[in-house]
Amino acid sequence: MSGLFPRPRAVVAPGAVHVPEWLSPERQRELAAACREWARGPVPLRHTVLPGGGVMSVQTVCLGWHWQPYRYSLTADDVNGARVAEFPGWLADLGREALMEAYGDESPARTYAPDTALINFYDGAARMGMHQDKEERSGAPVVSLSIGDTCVFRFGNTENRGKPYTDVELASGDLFVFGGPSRFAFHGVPKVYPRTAGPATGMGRGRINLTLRETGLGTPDADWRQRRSREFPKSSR
Ligand code: MD3
Ligand code: FE
Repeated sequence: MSGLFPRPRAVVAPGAVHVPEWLSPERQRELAAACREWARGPVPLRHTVLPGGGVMSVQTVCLGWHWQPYRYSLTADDVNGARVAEFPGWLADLGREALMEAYGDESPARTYAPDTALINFYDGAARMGMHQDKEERSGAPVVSLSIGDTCVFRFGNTENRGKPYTDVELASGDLFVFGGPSRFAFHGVPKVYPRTAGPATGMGRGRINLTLRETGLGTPDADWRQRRSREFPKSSR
């Protein structure tokens, strides 16, 4: 919700830029609606099962590549084996626009080619523990977009899960870009404030976080089509 006090944009650490209320209410509603569709499948929104047998309290759905701890794959072998939905071109455009906004410079944005999105859904009880994102084979920035309820986002250091860290509130429409030395910092979401989203956000309840990333794994569709055409020549299709 656009509060009484405007929150200024902030460089939280080198390469880590927070731009409050970057997405217009209309764009938030469009993105929330798109996420609702992606949550239906081909790989449904679900609680990721961790290698130790635990389940994440956050629910996730992926585009482009399927993420599971601690790797990416084309098919969701830990869910239903389906190929994840493709990463749309308009989302890559939005990622480049976000980089332009955060860094005020065309050059990082021009070459930015995100090929995967992780969409996380938080109900009032969901949390995300402190972790690093290291499955990508690319040092390109991560673009984070928040829609719905406000949360506390904890931005840490690159050494360990503990202090020093900075707590930042992420509200609906906020953009956060993590590049440069911030790309491999520990981070987490210790708290979501239930029912803090305004009606204009298109969220009944809960919080969505959409992250755009470059996996550095190549073009999934090129590989997929190539393999398919080798296994099933055109004449037999
Ligand atoms: C800093 N998501 O998906 S968003 C994640 O709100 C994740 O769902 C949280 O951590 C969420 O991996 C935090 C901010 C964020 C996302 C990815 C990052 C910060 C990051 C990757 C590298 C460094
Ligand atoms: Fe993360």
